[in-house]
Amino acid sequence: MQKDILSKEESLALYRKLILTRLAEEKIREEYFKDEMKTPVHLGIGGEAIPVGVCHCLPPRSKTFGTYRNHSLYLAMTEDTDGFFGELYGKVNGPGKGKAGSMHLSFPERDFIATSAVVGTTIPVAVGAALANAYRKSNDVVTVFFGDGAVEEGVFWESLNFACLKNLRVLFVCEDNGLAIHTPAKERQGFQSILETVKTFDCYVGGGQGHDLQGVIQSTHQVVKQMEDQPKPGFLHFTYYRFLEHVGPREDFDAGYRSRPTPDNLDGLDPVLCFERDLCQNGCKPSELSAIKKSVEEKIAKSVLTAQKTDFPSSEELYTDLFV
Ligand SMILES: Cc1ncc(C[n+]2csc(CCOP(=O)(O)OP(=O)(O)O)c2C)c(N)n1
Ligand SMILES: [Mg+2]
Repeated sequence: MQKDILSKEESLALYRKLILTRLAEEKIREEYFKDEMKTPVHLGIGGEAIPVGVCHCLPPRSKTFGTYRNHSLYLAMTEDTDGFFGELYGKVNGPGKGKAGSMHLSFPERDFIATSAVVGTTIPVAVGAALANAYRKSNDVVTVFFGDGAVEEGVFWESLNFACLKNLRVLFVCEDNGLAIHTPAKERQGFQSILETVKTFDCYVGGGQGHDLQGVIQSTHQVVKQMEDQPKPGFLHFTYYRFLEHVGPREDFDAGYRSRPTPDNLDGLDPVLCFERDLCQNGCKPSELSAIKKSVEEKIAKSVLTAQKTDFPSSEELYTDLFV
């Protein structure tokens, strides 16, 4: 697929999702210090184009799994700001009835199956779902998002190995910000390149710079097409810049392990600035983009108000939805 193949309508719908995830997280940053959201938050500012772009290319009925850094993925899959803020505020209108919090968002009815705070845990579960599809002779694709830190776990390599051996339609998406909390990849990884190492497995590979939404779409589209034509796993590796601290709403450039990006390189790191520039170059008017932004801001503000007014789950709810 060529970059310019997106219609104007599609481009604006993608912009709406991209800006929805950015503004939802900016809203969390504004509200968080009131201490009404009793959940840790791992914000994904800088990485939004990866889930937005990948989900755009997934065939219908693709079951999806993720990690604790899952806000953009949840919103890209569902656009459900009411449920999203409900869950963050611990209220009954959240998809987990307020019991899941930010790190365990899911919405199985919309194929967003599970996310987890435990690094790497959803990877083998996604492979199991893809194996179930193979048994059922279904061509559906299962997708799992994870960070670069998960690649250092044995379970990642075992899952990749098994999926390749069995030709499963599972799409692995590595969201690589080069960090596991504060530790850079070169202090953690005993191999030179994630992508080059994965290329030695029998799967389709792709990837690139995760701030470039059109590039993410192009690469994902190619890999998904190959998976549809001939069943095998796909592996996508996208780099991105994590703008904020590992967990929480603040910047952390004073922590000493990295420096603030300069205004000159900001444009090459920020997926929203990058896509806005692409859209304007392709004939969209700034006024069209601001109208979308305004309607998204209103939607988010309404959802936050609703969440604040909604009830907490009752104490009896502590004993429901449990697997024992
Ligand atoms: C199995 C496991 N080991 C350790 C941790 C502690 N821990 C939480 S986040 C994190 C870093 C993970 O980095 P990465 O996978 O790159 O994701 P990112 O936070 O960069 O999105 C670690 C080691 C954990 N949650 N689970
Ligand atoms: Mg990381």
